[in-house]
Amino acid sequence: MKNETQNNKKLDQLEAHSTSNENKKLTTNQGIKINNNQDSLKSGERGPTLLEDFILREKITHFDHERIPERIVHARGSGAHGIFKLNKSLRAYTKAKFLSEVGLETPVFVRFSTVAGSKGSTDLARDVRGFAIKFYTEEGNYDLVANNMPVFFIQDAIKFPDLVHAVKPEPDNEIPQAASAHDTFWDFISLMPESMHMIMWLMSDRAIPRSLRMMEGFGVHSFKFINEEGKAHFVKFHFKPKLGVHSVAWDEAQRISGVDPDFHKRDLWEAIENGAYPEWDFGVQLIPEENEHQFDFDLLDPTKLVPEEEVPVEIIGTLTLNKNPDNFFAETEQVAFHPGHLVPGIDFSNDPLLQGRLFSYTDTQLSRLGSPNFHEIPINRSINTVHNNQRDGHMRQQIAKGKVSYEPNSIGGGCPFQAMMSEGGFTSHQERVSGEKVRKRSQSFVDHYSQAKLFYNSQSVPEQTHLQNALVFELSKVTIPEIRERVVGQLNFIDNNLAQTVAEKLGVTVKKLDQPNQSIPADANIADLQSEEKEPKTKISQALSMKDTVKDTIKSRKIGFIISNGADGAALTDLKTKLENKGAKAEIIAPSLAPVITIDNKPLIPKHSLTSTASVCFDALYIGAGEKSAAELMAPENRHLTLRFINEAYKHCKAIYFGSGTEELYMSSNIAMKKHEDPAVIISKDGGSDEQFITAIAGHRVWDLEMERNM
Ligand code: HDD
Repeated sequence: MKNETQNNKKLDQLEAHSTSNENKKLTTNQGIKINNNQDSLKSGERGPTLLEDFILREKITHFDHERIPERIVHARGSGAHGIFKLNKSLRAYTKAKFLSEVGLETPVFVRFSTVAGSKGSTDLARDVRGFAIKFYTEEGNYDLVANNMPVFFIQDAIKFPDLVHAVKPEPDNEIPQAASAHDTFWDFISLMPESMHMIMWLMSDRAIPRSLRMMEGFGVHSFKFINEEGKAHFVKFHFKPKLGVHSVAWDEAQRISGVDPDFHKRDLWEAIENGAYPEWDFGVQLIPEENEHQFDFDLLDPTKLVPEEEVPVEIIGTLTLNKNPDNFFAETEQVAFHPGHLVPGIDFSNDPLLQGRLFSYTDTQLSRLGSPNFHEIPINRSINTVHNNQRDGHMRQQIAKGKVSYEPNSIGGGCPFQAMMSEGGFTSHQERVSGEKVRKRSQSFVDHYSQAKLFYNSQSVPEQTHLQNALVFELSKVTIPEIRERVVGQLNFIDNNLAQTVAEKLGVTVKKLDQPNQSIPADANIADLQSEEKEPKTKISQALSMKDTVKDTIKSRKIGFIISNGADGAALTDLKTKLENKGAKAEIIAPSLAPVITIDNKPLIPKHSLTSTASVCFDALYIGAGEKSAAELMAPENRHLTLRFINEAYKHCKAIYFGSGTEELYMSSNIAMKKHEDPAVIISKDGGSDEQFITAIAGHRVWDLEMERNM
């Protein structure tokens, strides 16, 4: 085990459940050594197989039952172990120990996911990403079941099955997979004005991250911190990636889905294997309970965020992922999260979406994992020992000794005892609650557009363009014109220009919507779903744009070196060393996988051939120096493939570096037509340097030049 994973009590606990086959004989599940795993037991060499072949029967039976139901949402996931280290105590706000003792390291397991697609779908679908964290604290498991977007589609959990049914493949033909671009999703959205803020996020580039390591995480709901004195603060949770928040282009996302559907999974796995451990700052927004009503929205409304300009995010610790799972099924698939897994010092708010979630997650594990004993699966076990009178059920692992499985008891000496609060016993926050029993939404939830406006207005011009294009793409797949018109009508409440731009490309007109939800009976006793037109208090929030994200590191970026025989090996090695010293990875791409012989006669082994990969798998390209190499890359059999790499990387706004002697390649590419300054096209002959290339890679993409690059 690597150093970074030492002193991790959860990994030690998992180790006790791990097995290795090294130097072992093959056995049945009953431990009987197997002599022949090639042939079943037959009556004569060519005869029928015998029922008594217990080895065959056991093997086939187990195989027949290997699959469990995939998650109804968030089916496709990638997991990793890590550590949360507290750098600043929150003792004044919460009695949770893992948030109080500075320097304390808490083991975690994180599972990232897409939402709509099946387990076998693609990573680069336009979608929300799940960001679920299980903190194995000394006081028991705390789960923060978060997303990479700070708001949600709906305000009340009763709408969740409708939302999920609408976005999942349509029930008659099971089309489309892992995509929201279809009739039922947009039909639902067009009738749900409360979704519009989330739709802005979903149509933004946040929905197509460059890497799981380059996305933010948000707890979404307002939760509560409770301190030793019983005082409550509302809290919003944030994870900010140290590498910055970066995305890919939509055209690129679609191509990645074909070239490498496991792009995010692989990226996370490789980064951890290479020691480039993903890290996030963990931060909180704290709001004293008495300030609950100081905002121009309701803190309990999950379609609203608290602008960082109004309540700054305080960074209190670091989340680091430093170990890949040993077994995908045992860990990433069987891990069971639940927003209701709390430790003392953290409590729920009355957010009606959160309240419904508290029922759903345990319930779903029962059908997914098959038993109320899912907490005994190694990945789900608390590192604090479990003692209670719950017994039996399918697949029970623990052997509870003694006669007593009830409380109170005298036979067992009264054990296990209830814990006093001073001993860490959980008590719910004593909140005063009273009210009539009503099926009703609060009037304070009836503002559906002001934060959608805030988000849209906070985007840079390229980000707004991407968002418009995403809407056009999605709605172009909608076959029912009335649905498109209704969505455009909703957009018009956010920004007239946005609505007009989208409408024009869809060939519809912007119409004013009066009552967007026709299906609600007049006496339904709910607040009018049509929002009043309201301007947000905060007009622009810099934190909502990715424009000014971290752009000073190339750590873990992947650079493709396109070369052929005759490449300048010295220049190549020099650049490779510079890149790798800064934490990037350089991989050689050549016409074939045969060794490339450099100008000084040294063999280099390519990792990829021009046909086995594509530019979309790299953050930047270096077209290796050397006239002979360039000439080979321009040979008829390679020319089209080489130029495709260059032109695509250019189109996707990436950094491209032309080594000396590659002028003809440059002139044959689309870049030769550029008529503008472009800091991310570096040409050695014109004085371009390795350092310029490194700066351009750190900048991620020249989104500002996208229009020029695509002219
Ligand atoms: Fe959920 C899974 C996040 C609303 C019901 N949800 C799930 C996962 C994440 C979220 C990250 C995957 C966990 C994993 O990796 O195993 N869900 C959210 C967020 C929400 C949200 C951030 C809103 C703020 N979810 C939500 C509602 C309901 C559910 C309102 C139901 C009323 N979610 C589920 C579920 C899942 C789930 C059906 C599927 C698999 C699972 O729970 O374990 O119960």
